[in-house]
Amino acid sequence: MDIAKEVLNGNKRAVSRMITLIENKDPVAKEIINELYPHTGSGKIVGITGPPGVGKSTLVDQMIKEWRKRDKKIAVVAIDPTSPFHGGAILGDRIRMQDNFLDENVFIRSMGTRGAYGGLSKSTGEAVNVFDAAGYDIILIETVGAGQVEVDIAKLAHTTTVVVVPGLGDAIQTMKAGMFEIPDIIVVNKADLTGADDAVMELELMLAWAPKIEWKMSVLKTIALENDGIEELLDEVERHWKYLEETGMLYKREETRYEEELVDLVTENIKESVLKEIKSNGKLDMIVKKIVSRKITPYTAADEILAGLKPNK
Ligand SMILES: Nc1nc2c(ncn2[C@@H]2O[C@H](COP(=O)(O)OP(=O)(O)O)[C@@H](O)[C@H]2O)c(=O)[nH]1
Ligand SMILES: [Mg+2]
Repeated sequence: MDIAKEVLNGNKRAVSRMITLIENKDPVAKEIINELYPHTGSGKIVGITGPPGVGKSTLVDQMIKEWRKRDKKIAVVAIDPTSPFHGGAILGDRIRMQDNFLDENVFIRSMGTRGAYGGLSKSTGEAVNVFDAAGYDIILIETVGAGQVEVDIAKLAHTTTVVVVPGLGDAIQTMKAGMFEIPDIIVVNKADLTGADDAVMELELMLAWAPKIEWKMSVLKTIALENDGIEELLDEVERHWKYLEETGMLYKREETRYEEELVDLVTENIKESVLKEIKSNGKLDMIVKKIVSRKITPYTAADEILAGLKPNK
């Protein structure tokens, strides 16, 4: 199968195989991504993040259904460090997901991978591009919000939704700790529980102190279990896209994303080639011995290694 061609045709099996190649870090993936890249750039990336158990998966499930009604093709990447690799645990265990799984225009995949530095892995960005090239209008990424992952998802996504629940001091603490950069939309889910209005009010008060930006962030209430507030949430996400397009911020977001990805790639390439060089000829061993016997300091050794590198080509 010509995977690149089939992905461009929207063939689900090809998309699935491509994601597996990416997860396995198969060198072929890189070549295919090169072929796909010119065909990306039209999909909208939506991050859904927040603490475990707030109802992100339930919400995603409803958002898929609602966007299907609006005739959108949707891909979902669920990233959960606590879930097994092909973790049905995140999405698949719930019967109602079945409809979405069977829908030709919905693709759901969980990826258990996390980046080397505790953030999102590079594979996520690559998977997003595959879905984009395959013609998915919307690419939803569900992540458990935790430090670096949240920051990374905000850099990758066009629109980031942070989900909280009533009475969860944590979320409010997070916002207080200056995490205003992350959400474009805040959702208070489980609004059927007491304290939902208080949570909305508190968050809105806090937003009043947020650094002034053009986009006026909203705090929405949803009851994901009852499909309540989902249409309003989608309207808000779409309003955000319109804002991004009209203000040129869409371009800015992409710049942020690709600057990040490029720096990661270059860092990774340098690391690999340096290690290859110093490991292959026994140089590393020799230098370590010199350091241990105090003939050279670690800093000097590192400088010398870098200075001695031959540029590629
Ligand atoms: N009461 C209530 N429970 C909800 C709501 N949405 C989700 N839940 C429940 O919260 C639990 C965690 O949901 P899940 O979607 O797996 O959360 P996630 O860990 O954030 O993905 C499940 O038992 C859901 O049925 C809601 O709006 N109200
Ligand atoms: Mg979940």
